[in-house]
Amino acid sequence: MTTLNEYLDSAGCSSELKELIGLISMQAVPIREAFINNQSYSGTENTSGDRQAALDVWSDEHITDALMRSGLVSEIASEEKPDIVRNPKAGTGFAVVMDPLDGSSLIQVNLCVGTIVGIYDNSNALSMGRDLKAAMYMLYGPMTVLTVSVGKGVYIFALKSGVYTLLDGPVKMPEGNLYGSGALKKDWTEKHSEFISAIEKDGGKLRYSGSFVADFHQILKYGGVYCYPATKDKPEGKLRLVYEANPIGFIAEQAGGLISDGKNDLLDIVPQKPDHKTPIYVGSRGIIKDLERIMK
Ligand code: AFP
Repeated sequence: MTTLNEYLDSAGCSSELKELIGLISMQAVPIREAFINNQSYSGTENTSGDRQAALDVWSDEHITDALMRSGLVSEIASEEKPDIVRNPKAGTGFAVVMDPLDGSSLIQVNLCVGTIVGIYDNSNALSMGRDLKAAMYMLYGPMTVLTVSVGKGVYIFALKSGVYTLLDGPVKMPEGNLYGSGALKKDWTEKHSEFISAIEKDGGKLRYSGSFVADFHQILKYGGVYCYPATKDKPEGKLRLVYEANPIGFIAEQAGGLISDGKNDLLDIVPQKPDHKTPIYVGSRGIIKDLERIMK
């Protein structure tokens, strides 16, 4: 059975990148243990105005602390913090972007949530997604699973007895029929409604949990599309380019899929600020191409 370390060696990762991916992936262990004592809301909001769950705050502080102590990272941009954290003493040029706990409204109902991370090697957390050196997410489901790409395909590992071993890969996203869309239907734009109707007519099957990372994982394996569209009142949508769209988009593209705001490939957009929001459509290549035709 190939371990995560063996895979990263075979993919030609530098020892620093391997150490960083290893360090981040192992934070799944304490985060999973922290679920039981962090079931409530913290009473605070992040910069996007989302209510922060206690586990959002705990995971953010925990991962930030581990990254700062490692001395491997010069910039950390987290969905849960208003400002980028900088470590001028870091010996490498890594910048980390993260959503420490995505899908946090599902914590109290014990549904699947995860940690999304992107890694740049240019010391700049506000870079476009295409410049990512690596992207990964840990999913806290029945198993703890790590999905990772270092720009050489997508691989999925499962955590057992403290070691990640290969479960699947290289993963190729098929042209499947799952779809899920966020935002209230009454607020959808005409074009978005047209796109969803076309999918439904083609036999699309609805799957939407409220956890982007978990919903995307299904799309990665079975194919289809996850969307959080622009709405009549919020043309910029809800999800964040830096922490959510870019790492997931990088993985989608590495698996043969695409990510778009309806018109442009999101991986080509330079973030204007840490909490830059964007409409998101991510999934199978053919469906995203159809979407862009409808949105034109
Ligand atoms: P956070 O839990 O990190 O705030 O993210 C939640 C989220 O951005 C994404 O994971 C979901 O797909 C989406 O919001 C759910 O939003 P709705 O509750 O509006 O469907």
